[in-house]
Amino acid sequence: MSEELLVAVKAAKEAGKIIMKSFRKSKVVGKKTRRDIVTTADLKADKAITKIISRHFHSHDFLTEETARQEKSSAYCWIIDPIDGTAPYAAGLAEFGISIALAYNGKPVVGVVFKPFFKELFSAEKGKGAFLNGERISVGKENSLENSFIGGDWGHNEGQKFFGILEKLLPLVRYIQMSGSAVNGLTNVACGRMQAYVHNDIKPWDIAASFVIIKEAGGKLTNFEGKEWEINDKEVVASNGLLNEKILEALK
Ligand code: LIP
Repeated sequence: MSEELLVAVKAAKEAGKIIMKSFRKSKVVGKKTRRDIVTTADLKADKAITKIISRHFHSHDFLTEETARQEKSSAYCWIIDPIDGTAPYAAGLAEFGISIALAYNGKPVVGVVFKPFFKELFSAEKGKGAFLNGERISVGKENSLENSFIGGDWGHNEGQKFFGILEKLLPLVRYIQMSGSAVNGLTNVACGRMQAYVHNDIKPWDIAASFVIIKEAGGKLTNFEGKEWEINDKEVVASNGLLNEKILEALK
């Protein structure tokens, strides 16, 4: 395991302790929009993660959901969401996670997602496989939409567009879960619980770590044009690799 992955795991676990200590007690302290809320736990976890990582990699850049980008013109950038799924977390629900990725020249190469309520730590490095609590994982093999349980979410202000996506997919799949946490759906794809996950306004910090985890688990992530997802793509179809084209066809 590389030093970068070891440090990311250490930071994720430390943030998990902070977040669970405040679980069902944390206060909403800020609202960028009605949906885009921030809790005290987000801010404390963000600070703890960046402190641990910058102690080891102080020359790297940082892009986190809760603080301004730290630009040092490094080829390496840590992309961090201290709580992905703040809305469910603030509601006292279980679907949330810490997402920590390291990108090299804009491409995520290390990914860690920790879902502390479920005590599930997902990790992956480019070319070295994907793991859940140290056990190798892979995407599922379901190739029909009608047998598929998929996930999906919309952005803070993109609900209207997402209605159109739901209208096209609902008649074709077994079920769609919208949990309010991208890492919840994306890691469920990586370990084969879900067959796909669709989002129309995803942020880099929501998905960067899960991109590595799903790819290393044998999955596929594309934008709505069918090209491999890239860091600034807001639209994504992540799947077990067998359903991207079928979903994109349905969305036409
Ligand atoms: C959330 C995403 C979710 C999206 C929400 C929000 P946050 O991230 O995980 O998929 O629907 O609008 O962006 O803000 O909880 O880190």
